[in-house]
Amino acid sequence: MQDTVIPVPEDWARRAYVDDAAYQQMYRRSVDDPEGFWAEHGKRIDWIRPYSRVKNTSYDPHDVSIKWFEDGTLNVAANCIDRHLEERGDQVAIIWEGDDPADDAKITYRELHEKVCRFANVLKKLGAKKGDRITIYMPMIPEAAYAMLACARIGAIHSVVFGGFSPDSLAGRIQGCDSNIVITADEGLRGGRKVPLKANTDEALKKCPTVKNVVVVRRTGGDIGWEEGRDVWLHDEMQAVSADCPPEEMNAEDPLFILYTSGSTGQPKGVLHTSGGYLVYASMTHHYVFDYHDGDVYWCTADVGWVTGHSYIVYGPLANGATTLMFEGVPNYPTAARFWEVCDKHKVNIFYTAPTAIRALMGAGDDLVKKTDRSSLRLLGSVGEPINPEAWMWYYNVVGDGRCPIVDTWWQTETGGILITPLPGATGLKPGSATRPFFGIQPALMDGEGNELTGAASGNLVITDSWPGQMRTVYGDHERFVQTYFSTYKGMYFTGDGCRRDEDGYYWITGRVDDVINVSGHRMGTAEVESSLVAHPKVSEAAVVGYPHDIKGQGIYAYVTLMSGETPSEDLRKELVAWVRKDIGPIASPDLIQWAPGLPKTRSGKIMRRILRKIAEDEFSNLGDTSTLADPAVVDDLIDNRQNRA
Ligand code: 6R9
Repeated sequence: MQDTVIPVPEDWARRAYVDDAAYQQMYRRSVDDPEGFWAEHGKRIDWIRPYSRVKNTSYDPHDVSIKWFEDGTLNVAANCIDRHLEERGDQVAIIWEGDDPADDAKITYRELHEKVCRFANVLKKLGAKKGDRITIYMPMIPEAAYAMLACARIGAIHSVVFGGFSPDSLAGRIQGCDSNIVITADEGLRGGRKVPLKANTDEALKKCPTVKNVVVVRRTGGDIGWEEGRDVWLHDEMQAVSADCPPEEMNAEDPLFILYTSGSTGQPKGVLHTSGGYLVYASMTHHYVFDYHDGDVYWCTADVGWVTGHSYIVYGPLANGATTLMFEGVPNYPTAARFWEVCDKHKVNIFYTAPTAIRALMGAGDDLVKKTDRSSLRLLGSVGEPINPEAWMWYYNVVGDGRCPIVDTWWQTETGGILITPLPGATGLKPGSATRPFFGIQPALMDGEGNELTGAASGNLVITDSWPGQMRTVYGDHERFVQTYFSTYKGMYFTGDGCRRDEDGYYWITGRVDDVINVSGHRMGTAEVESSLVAHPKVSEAAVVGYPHDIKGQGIYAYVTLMSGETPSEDLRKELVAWVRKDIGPIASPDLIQWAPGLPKTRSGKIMRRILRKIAEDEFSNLGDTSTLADPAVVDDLIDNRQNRA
């Protein structure tokens, strides 16, 4: 299957913005003359003061500094809204599809303008100003997008926290960037179940004394706690302010948002993105990768709590004047036909989702897909984790009826936008491969000794030069930024991913090479789950690794050593799962817990994760070098009691 090449359909080559010849020519120029290339493409957005400097970047570990369009000024919200008003004020900007199929709404660019201006004035009235950090903890409702754009309009930096995170995780992220305003809703609604967002916020705020105001959106009307003087209803405040709010003039390098993401060690890090380069890159990739044309209905199923929601539900599409669909619910509610029913209902042309959803829906059977029409679909996309060729073929043949190219887009929170991807009019597809680099992106493969590999090879994926959408720093910790991304390979951005390049120069991402695991397309640091487990009074030690999981891609496998005197039991297992769930959030729940009387360690006391990974992957016949183990008997016990036997 890996040799299958699905050629570009003729009509696609003809009507797309770029065919293969154009791709080759544009790509060449983008790497031979980045200054010239980006000077030209930077103009795709509106600048208040045009830039004269284009690229000023250094990957030197002693002085990592990334600046694009640095003397230009702009406002991101004005680019996403105001500049479209004249031509497309009455065009739908956001189609909202509620959790309940009977619930939906359409918001035009003109309406979006009014909502965002009022929202921005509400924030101003609460004292928010340029540079302030505002935390957004919201369900997938249009107000989440209004909130982000309102921040951008006044120059405040937003930090969106996924609504599935626990009060503790929320508190950590609020403290991490010193927010003094939190925007949330009374409750969220997902798959018919309520998510207690305001209650979680109240709980989190016990640990966040600096928060002065909570702006609450009424979504369900459910009963919630209220702190007079601190909490305000958005709908009340919106009526009390003017619908006029001139956009703040921002420098290209002023921060736009912080987004916390898991790393291989310790606390999640605040990935910082700035204004000009980010918007140029998000809008340009959205335009070319999805070949977005006027009038297309585009749907990305991500949550705004993740980077995909930032770049490809909100900023990229709106900067392009697109119609972007925002979905509140889940793929299998009321039934596993929901995605395809929504495609029919709103005549979706471009559909972008994650492999974990594709695998789960594939498991629900073809009939649920086949009973829908889907003839509006023209292009499919995938993001978040490697897509296995079997799921790819199902997506292509069953969902797309063999008509729609699939863009398998590889990128990261850190990259701001898509880096490796097919372009539908230019790139022959290979199921499971993210194929070729986008304009301006120079990938390379490195071995463990720091040598660059040429030709067909497998190694660690690095990017050798900057692109406008790249993160600028870890908020408040530039040293961690340098350490994490620029110290492994000198002068290169290290992605943390392993990758193979084939004889056609196509890239195949193989997954993380660090202690980050990818659970249903969500990044989880094994260290975060471990520190949650060891915080439980009965746990003495824990080691967490990933293992192959049919639906989630990777599942969470935890080896747990109990305090002496404690006995393993099914009740305790459930208690630990619930503990982590409550501590971090449902996405961090361990799938398997193995009671480990001891963990394999080196004589210097380092846990040998490589061995734990092998056992979890059920590949214990090939454990590699075990000669440095302090106590080899530990490993035999772990193998005998492994939890993942086929
Ligand atoms: C956009 C996003 C980033 C990590 C990344 C990689 C994995 C994302 C992928 C993919 C294979 C793809 N990943 N897209 N792996 N093929 N098309 O997901 O950002 O949440 O930061 O995760 O996800 O391992 O390093 P983020």
